[in-house]
Amino acid sequence: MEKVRNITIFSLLLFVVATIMANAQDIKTIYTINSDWQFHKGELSGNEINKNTELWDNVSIPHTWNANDAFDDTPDYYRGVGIYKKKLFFSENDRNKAITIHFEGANQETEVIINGNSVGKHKGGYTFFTFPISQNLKFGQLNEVIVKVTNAFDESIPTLTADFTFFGGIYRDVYIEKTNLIHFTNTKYSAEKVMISTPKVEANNASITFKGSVTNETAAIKKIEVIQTIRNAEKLVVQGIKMICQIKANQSLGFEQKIANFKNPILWSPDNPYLYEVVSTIVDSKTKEVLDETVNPIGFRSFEFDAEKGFFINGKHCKLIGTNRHQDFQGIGNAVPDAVQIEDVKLLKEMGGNFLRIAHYPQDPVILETCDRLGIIATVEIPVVNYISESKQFAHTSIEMAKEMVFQNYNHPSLVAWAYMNEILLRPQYNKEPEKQATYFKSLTALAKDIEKTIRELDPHRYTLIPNHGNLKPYKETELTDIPLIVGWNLYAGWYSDGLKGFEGFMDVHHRPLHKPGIVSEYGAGADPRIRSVTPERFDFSLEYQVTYHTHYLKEILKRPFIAGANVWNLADFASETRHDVTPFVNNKGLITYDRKPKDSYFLYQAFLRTEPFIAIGSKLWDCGSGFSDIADGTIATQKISVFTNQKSAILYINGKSLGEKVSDENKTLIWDVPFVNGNNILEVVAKTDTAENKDFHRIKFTLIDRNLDTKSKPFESLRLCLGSKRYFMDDLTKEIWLSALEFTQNNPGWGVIGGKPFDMKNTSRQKYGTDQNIKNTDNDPIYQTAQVGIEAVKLNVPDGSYELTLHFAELISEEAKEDLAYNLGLNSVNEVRDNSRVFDVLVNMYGTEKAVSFKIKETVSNKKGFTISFRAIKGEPILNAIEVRKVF
Ligand code: GCB
Ligand code: CA
Repeated sequence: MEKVRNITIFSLLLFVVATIMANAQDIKTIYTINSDWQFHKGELSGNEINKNTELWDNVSIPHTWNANDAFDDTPDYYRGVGIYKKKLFFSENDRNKAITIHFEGANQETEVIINGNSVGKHKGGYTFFTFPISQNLKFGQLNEVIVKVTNAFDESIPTLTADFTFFGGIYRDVYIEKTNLIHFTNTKYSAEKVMISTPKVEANNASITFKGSVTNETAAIKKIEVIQTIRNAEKLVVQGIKMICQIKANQSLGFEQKIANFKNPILWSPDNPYLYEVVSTIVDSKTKEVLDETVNPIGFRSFEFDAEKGFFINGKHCKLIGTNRHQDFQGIGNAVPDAVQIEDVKLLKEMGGNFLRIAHYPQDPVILETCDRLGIIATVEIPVVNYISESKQFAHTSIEMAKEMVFQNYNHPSLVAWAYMNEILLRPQYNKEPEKQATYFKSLTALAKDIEKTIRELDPHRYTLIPNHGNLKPYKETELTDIPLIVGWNLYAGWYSDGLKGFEGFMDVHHRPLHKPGIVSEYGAGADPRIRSVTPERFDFSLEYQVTYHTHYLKEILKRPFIAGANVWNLADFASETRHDVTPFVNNKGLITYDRKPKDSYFLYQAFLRTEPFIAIGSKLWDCGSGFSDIADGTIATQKISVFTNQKSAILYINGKSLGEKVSDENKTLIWDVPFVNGNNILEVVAKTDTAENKDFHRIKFTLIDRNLDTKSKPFESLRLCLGSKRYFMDDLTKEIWLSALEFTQNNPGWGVIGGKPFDMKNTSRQKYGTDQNIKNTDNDPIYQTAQVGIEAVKLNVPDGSYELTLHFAELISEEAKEDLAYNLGLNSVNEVRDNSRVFDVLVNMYGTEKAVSFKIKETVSNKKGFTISFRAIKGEPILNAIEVRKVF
């Protein structure tokens, strides 16, 4: 019995293997050649390329050469040439094949050289490209492939500038494809092999159009059949269509096939992303041999954007809420494996999102594949961002990119709009030269019209979109609000400017005069996972302010039907080399962190958008906590904990003790005052409804600090304080928490700061305290980004003992002083900076600015005197950014 079963399984296996082999040999083979490349950063002479010297590193693809230098304190990152090489074997059997090399993306200009001959060049960092290589191969032996890539600035290639890092390299999969000599045509734009559209979709009837071309590379005329077979999700054939034609030797022949009546299609929608598949085959008429085959998803849906009522899919209203997405990931730049990318779309789906703006450039093919599968409505765009260059070449590259984008992504049912020109008038060129500016605007309008026309001709079935920044006038004047079918707004009121209400104010005033469907293509606020605040405010980068911001926006968006959709900026944190802020080189407006952990705002969206019961305790990124004891009782520190839920009410427990029931309101956030004790605190929240009960847990290891530092009930261990700050900061590495220092007062007699005031950027448009500049020589920038200026002393009434006391300094410069400094920095800049330095006490004489400097001092405290660290000004006002004290024994 056992034996028979084994044999059955075995023969079944054999059968499967045999079919794969048969497919592989008879129809076509596609495989990646990602492994085992050699790489050299920089130019090389022909001689050096050929020599196998120490000039080369072993790498595998996906690869970027900027994974490290885009995150160091030295401005800029390598933007130049990188050379890849590899040996590839092709057998004698491959002689009778049509062979191509296919790149999913290399940033940003690429040339491929095989056995010494250039087989093709490609401009642009985000679209696919394919080169036929059969003519350049040697069979039965090894072939040398050299790929030269450069990410150097090129005025003829979008993107020129943007708020993201242009990581260089072959950062997406590379494939070899071998087909028979009769095959679906490889077009210049690396288009889908068969372009499929569904011009009509109704509840019980749909039409389908298939367009493509067949190439005959043989020396004989051939009679073939082009067959389109539609299979349902169960892989059963439901309908098909066939045409017979003759192709002359060495020619290509276009085809267009139509199914006018596809009966009772199961419709595709975000709630039910039902996919059929189209198997397109080329069959030899005589022998019935399948010569080529390509498979595509097909989803039947109709959709419409209405200026007043929003978005409709299959006639049903559907509010589109989701995010934007960049393609990079912590530690690896844009060289991200497919699995991570797929996970991003899943995270969006799990958030309850149904909308993805693939910004600011086309991404890996797995993104749209996953959108199709999960039911995420998507838009995709070409990377024309911030401004254009007026050259013919730039316009040409932009149009070519638009064509590539449409041809390469045409078959995805999830895709509803093509976009271009992000915030193109944010920093208009030639502000002081009106004539030049007028010409520039003309070129801009002309280019927009050309791109629009190109896209609409290629795809009359989808919408077009231009995302603008929050200023109607210039966009109206340059017709950029008239040209596309949908207008997008990127709005940051309450982040880059004061006042959250500015958002709805803008939308309410602006949508009517346009008579156009509108979406909020971006809105967002920064949040560093290491920063929390009990007094959240704009530009403090706290997790809490991000929640405040999104609660406001989301509610206003949901209220307004004319806002068809909205995309949070951004799904995840992403690299932007020129950024400073609290996490230099990273834009931290993600709802999830750079390594894809949910911030509180992500839970907020889940509470608002998910339909099944949902509850989550906030501040999950903080599995440790710290705080000062309540004044009355040295054993408890009361702090707020938020719970995000779509349930009516819930009870929060700490270490098994109920903190009472809270009833949910329109913010879908419940907040309890939680009495934390030193050590482990187990939080449990339980929501009860008629139908469902759900729970969440979170464990916080809390370090309680008694306000009285010298007490028996809680022996003093250590204390970390940031001055001039209202934030809590968690050191990722040590899990130590930095609290904001208080003033030394009668109410706070154990310790505190005497004299001075918080450092202020004097830049009213941004943060109210501290600086957003990069602090060099540290990853813990927030510790140094705030300071007390003019400080007289810090008092720490710690018990007698032996201590390590660390003082942290960084010279911060206000916006005003910066201008001075920049102005002053002449030939003798070193002296100038010295002149700007402060001198106080014995402590420090700082050279340079925005650099972290720390001193660790060993000290003994005796006679119950505690520490008094005094600052005596010698030149300028003394400052202190942070202080740390640890009892040794
Ligand atoms: C924008 C841009 C985007 C930026 C974002 C920001 O409007 O379109 O590229 O990253 O703002 O965070 O400032
Ligand atoms: Ca890929």
